[in-house]
Amino acid sequence: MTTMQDSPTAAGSGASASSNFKAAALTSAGASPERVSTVVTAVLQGVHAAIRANAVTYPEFQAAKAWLMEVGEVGEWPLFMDVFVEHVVEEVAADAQHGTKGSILGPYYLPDQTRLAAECELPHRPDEKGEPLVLSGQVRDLDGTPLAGADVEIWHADADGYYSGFAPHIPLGNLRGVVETDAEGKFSIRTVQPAPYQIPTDGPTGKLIEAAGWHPWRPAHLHLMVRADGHRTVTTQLYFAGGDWLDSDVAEATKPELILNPADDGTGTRRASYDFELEPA
Ligand code: MBD
Ligand code: FE
Repeated sequence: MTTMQDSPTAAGSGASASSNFKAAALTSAGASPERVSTVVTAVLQGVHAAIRANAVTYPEFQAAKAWLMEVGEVGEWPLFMDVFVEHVVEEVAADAQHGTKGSILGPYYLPDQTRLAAECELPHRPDEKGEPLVLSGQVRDLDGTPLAGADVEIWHADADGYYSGFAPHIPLGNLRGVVETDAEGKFSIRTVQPAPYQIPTDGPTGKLIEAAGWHPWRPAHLHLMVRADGHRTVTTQLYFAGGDWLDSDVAEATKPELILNPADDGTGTRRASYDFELEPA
């Protein structure tokens, strides 16, 4: 049995996500007053329309305020926004993009991870649970030119569905790394199969999901961010054919082009390959 201090909580994961996110993002939008007014007016009109259409009552309005306060107090805004809103921001961005399909960044990215050679194993605990998994592939330009020295950054949950940096029982940097492609643009990354991710049920996001009768699951996934000089960075996720929740991701972030089909190589290791195509910056 784990102690309170050792067990991952909504508050623990949310607080780390909040401080990491704020440092990077607070000043970067640079929106004009006209832009702020246009977008915020549209958001408020959407809320007003929902109140009118559903005859929202005073008790419901006060419950909503209390819930919003709790989301902020426990630091779950990054979690809530990335689960319920980010997929539409990504959809809009994707309209103008070519090459490998993107997907949402999510709340659990951390910068400055271990750099690894093209053929590597992700940092892991000596007793890391989970089926061995190898992801290999090539990074190329849209015209097929291999991109040597590109960065394939990868991070994913462990076999219990928890991310390092957001769960106190996992060492920092676990199952995260930045892999540099070889002279042929190729890489091969050994890791373990991640479990599906469950939104923490003890926080306000989880309580809302329960109150609405929804399910709190994302399908098992790998997060990737692929960078090469002179090219637009691709942020995406890869999923697993046949996995649970693939057709009902709570974050609505799956795409048919992003599903791996790993095969056992006869030694108990499952191998999948995926090639990334990057457009010019
Ligand atoms: C995740 O692991 C994730 O990838 C997203 C997008 C939201 C919540 C948890
Ligand atoms: Fe994730």
